[in-house]
Amino acid sequence: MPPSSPTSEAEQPEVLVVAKLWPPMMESLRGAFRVHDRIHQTDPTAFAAVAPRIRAISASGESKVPRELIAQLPALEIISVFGVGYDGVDVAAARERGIPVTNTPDVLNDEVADLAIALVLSISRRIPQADRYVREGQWANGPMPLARKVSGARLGIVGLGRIGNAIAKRAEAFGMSIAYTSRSARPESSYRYFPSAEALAAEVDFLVVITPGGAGTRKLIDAKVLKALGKDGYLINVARGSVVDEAALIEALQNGTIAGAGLDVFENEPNVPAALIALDNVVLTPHVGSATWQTRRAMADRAFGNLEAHFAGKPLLSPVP
Ligand code: 8YV
Repeated sequence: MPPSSPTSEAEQPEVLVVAKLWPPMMESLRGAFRVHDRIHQTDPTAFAAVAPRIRAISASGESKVPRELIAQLPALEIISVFGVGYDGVDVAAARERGIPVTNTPDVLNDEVADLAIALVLSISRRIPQADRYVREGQWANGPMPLARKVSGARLGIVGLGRIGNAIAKRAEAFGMSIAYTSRSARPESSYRYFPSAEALAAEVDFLVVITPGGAGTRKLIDAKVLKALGKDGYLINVARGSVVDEAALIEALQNGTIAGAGLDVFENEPNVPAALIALDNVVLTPHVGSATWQTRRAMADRAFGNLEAHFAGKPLLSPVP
């Protein structure tokens, strides 16, 4: 193609990728844009040279896009997040410059809800421990200690949004009674509302955290909430590590203040405290709530679709509110 072709590389919008993205997503990006993969972290000189031309940021749900980075990109037009959570993006700083932020809502509701239920079952029925029991040849010495029944138990949901509702729907099939807390009561919901996480925790057997991260929910699940959950209660976190006071959680698990925890997210990923790893009353997964081929494909299509729509002058598929 001649260099003046509208699709020539020199005319493709330049995109800064700020996270290690799923390879098929990178492939889509590379097909349409000039991609600079994390050079702001790896090569400051090269970054300084291209920064004035960067028109889009492609981020993941865990990415940090602070005000300082946005300020270094005078031509920035859009921030597309590959994930539903965008707590790492300084949305206020973007908004001041009229830069839209997009995310990938809905397409991962089922997946994250499935994992939440999987963690409820795993920790109460001790599935990973049972697997180890068989592999280590302990069965021959006698049966495993008894587990805890899930069907009919009381489930509390912290954050009754799209994913929270998908979790509730699944829990209904287990005959669980469902209650929730969120910033305000949802009049359209038939589930019982509690005004605080502490009040909710006191009334349930499983407390599932699925509220957005960020300043407003930092350490919402603290020592007081864990105490209210009590020695027979389990905490499940499929939201953000920042929502739980991890030090308080470790103490509660060590002291038997709560019965156990199923955790997919952590305060300082991918670093999981050794104290958590040492515990037997936890099930730990490496932030895999949305991590299936089907859902990651749908997320990539949405995240890429938002960029495509923007540069085609079409309405964005899913701008954040
Ligand atoms: C992903 C997530 O782990 O959607 C989110 O907010 O945290 C997850 O779906 C992530 O965005 C992919 O790296």
